Amino acid sequence: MGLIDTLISHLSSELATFNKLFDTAFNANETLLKSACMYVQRRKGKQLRPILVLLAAKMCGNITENTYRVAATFEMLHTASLIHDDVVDETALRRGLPSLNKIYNNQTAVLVGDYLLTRSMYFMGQTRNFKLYDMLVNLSQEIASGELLQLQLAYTIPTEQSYYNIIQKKTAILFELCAEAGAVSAQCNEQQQQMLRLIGRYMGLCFQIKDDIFDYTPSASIGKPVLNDIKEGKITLPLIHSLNKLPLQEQNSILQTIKAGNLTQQDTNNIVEIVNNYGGIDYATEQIKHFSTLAEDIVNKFSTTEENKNNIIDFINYIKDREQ
Ligand code: GRG
Repeated sequence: MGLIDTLISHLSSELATFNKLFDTAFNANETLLKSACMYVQRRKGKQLRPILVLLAAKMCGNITENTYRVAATFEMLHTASLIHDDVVDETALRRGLPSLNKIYNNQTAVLVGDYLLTRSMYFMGQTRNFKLYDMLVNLSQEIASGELLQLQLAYTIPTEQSYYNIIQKKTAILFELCAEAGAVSAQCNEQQQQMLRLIGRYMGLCFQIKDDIFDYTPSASIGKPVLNDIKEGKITLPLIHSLNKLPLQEQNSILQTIKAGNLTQQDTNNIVEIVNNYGGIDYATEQIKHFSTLAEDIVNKFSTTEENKNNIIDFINYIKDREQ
């Protein structure tokens, strides 16, 4: 059994309560909305964010009704953002099935994403807690602005700082707020909330860097790197690091190739070779190690049970070492 399966089994009763609440959000009357909601509901993801909310709440208090509402809010916001992302990126597959935009069309997918986003707001409203509600508002702004920043910097070689700015906004902030809001929902004190917030941030950075590494790693199904990011003009940490080692002229020539689109097999082989030869994957992996160590150091300073600490550390290790 992998780390995440062990964690899921430790939290099985809490996750069952969460899913009962989460599933209520997919109820709908209109035929089109109902069928689209059923389609989304059928293929749940790994539910990492609700797991983090529950683990954070346990670190310093007890899981409350608001903990489940917070978990449902963030998992639903995440679900809606993936639906919108698939439209933006014209993605055909999500969670192993055709994406909503492929099954229906872009208009339907955008509107179903909007609908689920309001369902997420509903859950947070039910907490009757303004601090939590403000966190949701701030989160939505950050994610959308992060996606726009990514679009703005597409087909450029971002600085590492810009790269971190993008991934903080589009991915890490959600982990950060899951951990902080989980703590707020369990009435943890201010210091504990801030410690959990930072743990969540470092986890989120690790999660996205790992995701960016996957793009350069041979996939089990097709046996070679998928390189979706480059095809969309997104230059991420493994390539940023490697390109920075090349003379400016060579950097520009590679950028021109990516900009021209329709990458040939030769082009992609060349880019993968640059990433491998200049240590892009190793460097990105070191950064994951760096952030996961920062997260673990904070966990170790937490005054809570050994079991709670071990669960959070298992979660960090899962994110660091995950293979999908
Ligand atoms: C709806 C607030 C809002 C904004 C829309 C399009 C967009 C703006 C945001 C997309 C942000 C995004 C897709 C970030 C990538 C994060 C990422 C790699 C998610 C995959 O998470 P997993 O692997 O997914 O946990 P599962 O399927 O397991 O849930």
